[in-house]
Amino acid sequence: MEMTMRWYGKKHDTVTLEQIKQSCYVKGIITTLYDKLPGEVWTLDEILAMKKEVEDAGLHLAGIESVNVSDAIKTGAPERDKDIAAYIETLENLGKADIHMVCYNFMPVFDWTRTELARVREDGTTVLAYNQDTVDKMDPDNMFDSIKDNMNGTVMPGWEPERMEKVKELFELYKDIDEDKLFDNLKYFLEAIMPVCDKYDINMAIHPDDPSWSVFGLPRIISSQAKLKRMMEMVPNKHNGVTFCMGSYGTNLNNDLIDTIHMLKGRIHFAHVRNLRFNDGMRDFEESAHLSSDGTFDMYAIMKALHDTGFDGPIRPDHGRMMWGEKAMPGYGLYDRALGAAYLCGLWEAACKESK
Ligand code: DNO
Repeated sequence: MEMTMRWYGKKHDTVTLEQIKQSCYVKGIITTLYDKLPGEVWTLDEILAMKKEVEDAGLHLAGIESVNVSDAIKTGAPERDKDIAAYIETLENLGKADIHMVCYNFMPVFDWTRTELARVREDGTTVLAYNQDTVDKMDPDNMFDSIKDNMNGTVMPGWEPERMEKVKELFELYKDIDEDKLFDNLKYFLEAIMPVCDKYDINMAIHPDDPSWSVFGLPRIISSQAKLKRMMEMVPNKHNGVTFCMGSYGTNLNNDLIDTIHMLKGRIHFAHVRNLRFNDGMRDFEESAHLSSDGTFDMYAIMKALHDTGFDGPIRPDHGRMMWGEKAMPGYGLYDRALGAAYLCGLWEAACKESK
């Protein structure tokens, strides 16, 4: 595995590449061309400039999170073929730039969903949290308004104001889309892009729905072992793979994470690793420190399962707590993610030694 950290680029991130490099544990960067809209082509020059910036800081560009998929592709609208052609051109350019992992999602309307971005813990750190009662009472049109004051002046990916202004229209677009249709549209998209992925050995890594169930009645299809199996079998190509985001699958305590890792053997191309703490069964959870004893999951068992199934892609600590007075994008400060990276490296080293 390669330990990485997500970085939003000089213009958007409060963390610098130099700081990440100094952590010593993190060798790779996961980034994106943040200002690109879904459906736009990423030119080779733009990609090479992004790569050079990362390499000049002594780090490796380990993959893209995300090349976003347009709503036309997700809903199967007539313009989808034009957007797929643009996506293929982007993949072609990424391949030419020697970039081989692309994370994306197929979630309608909202990307990840949380009801609080700064829930205060007893120790004064703050974390992202989800409460089902709050969601049940919420008008989805106002979801953005209710969280934007907690963004610490940053723009959070998946929650861009321009996108959130159109929430009503977006709901309208998805009104006839059920799970089967969403699966069909995903299959159509994947079949179209597999040839370019085969040509350049690009691993596509779909991000799961977060949380792992339907919100506001929208269909969400990457949320359980059975649905993952359906996704893998409908396009049986190793480049059709997944981002194993344990904090997303883990929101549903019925998901057996270790078993899922084993089922996905060879198809996990990217891993996001974080722990969760549940307060009211699955109706209320918060993102704890990475440490096993701070949350619900046995983090060593997760790292060992990844190790034992031969995972060799990029991995990143996921959302961290906000601590030590840092002001950053919620979940994406430097301090707690650096602690997470160091901890995960330690667990990985133990798993390697144990297997010898
Ligand atoms: C949340 C992230 C997601 C992820 C996208 C991938 O912090 O894990 O926003 O990047 O769903 O397209």
